[in-house]
Amino acid sequence: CDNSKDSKTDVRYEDGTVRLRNSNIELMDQDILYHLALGSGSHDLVEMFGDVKFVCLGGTPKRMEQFAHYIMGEIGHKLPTGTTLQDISQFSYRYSMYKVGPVLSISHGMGLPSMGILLHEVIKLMYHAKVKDPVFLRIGTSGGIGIEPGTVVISEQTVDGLLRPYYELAVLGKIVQRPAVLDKKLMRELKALHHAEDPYETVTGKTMCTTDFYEGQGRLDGAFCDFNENEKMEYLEKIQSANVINMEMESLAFAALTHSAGIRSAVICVTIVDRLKGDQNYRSTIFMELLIRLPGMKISMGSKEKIRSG
Ligand code: R2B
Repeated sequence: CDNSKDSKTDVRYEDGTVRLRNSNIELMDQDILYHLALGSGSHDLVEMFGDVKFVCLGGTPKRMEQFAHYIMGEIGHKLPTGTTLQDISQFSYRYSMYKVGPVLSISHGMGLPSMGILLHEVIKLMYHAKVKDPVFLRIGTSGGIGIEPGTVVISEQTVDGLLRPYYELAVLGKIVQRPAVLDKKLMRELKALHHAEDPYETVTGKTMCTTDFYEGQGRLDGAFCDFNENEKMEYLEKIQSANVINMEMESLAFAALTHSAGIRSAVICVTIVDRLKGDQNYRSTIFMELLIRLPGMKISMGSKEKIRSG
């Protein structure tokens, strides 16, 4: 809603808590975070989530459960005796959410609408829980453009299929464009975690976010295809010369909505195929392990002290 234009430069409260740019929410008796199976009236959100520092979003429920277990080991988080890690959002039957100390691990599904809906609710969750200075990380898979499968790409910019750095949405019959901005400092901090002995490259570059996996990413192997191999290659080479190094389907909404909320965020994707070499030669299983460990590096190495003290 466009009812808080005045707070454009003032996106957070002085103490670092998230300021909502929608004054309607304050006027509501309770706010139901429907797709998370949580609510400001039904749950003590400050008690449950007030200590969150990192919000990690990845595609599938299973991967985010595995990631939560991985992080638990990394930061030495102990669950109370006799308890196991619970999917907090299990009864939404939409997304999965796990909390491991200061880390939230949440599945976002596939595509911009799924990411957008989730972010509305997670950003409101941050607000209701009075979380201070949260960092949001999207961890995902992607198709590489001219880079070795297994490469870790940290996005410096995200663009749509027309190479525009905006997240576009039709609102009340008009197109609204929100700039998709990622935190450059966070990107550099993440890049600096790469070790020379790591068995994969870590690179930064532009990420293209498409609204479809098949035709939208120039694949020849969908149920429909009205272009030929030459046209496909011409397009992929064109975006490569515009410095696009990978393609995925959620980063525009992620960058735009976190930026609008004044939340620092980064997109980290592993490439599972080089699209200049083919459409289907996925090597996903080898790289899932890597994907699960990636933001863990940031959380466990980059910010262990912070986590321990706060
Ligand atoms: C990467 O992988 C998914 C498609 O297979 C999609 O969510 C994305 O961005």
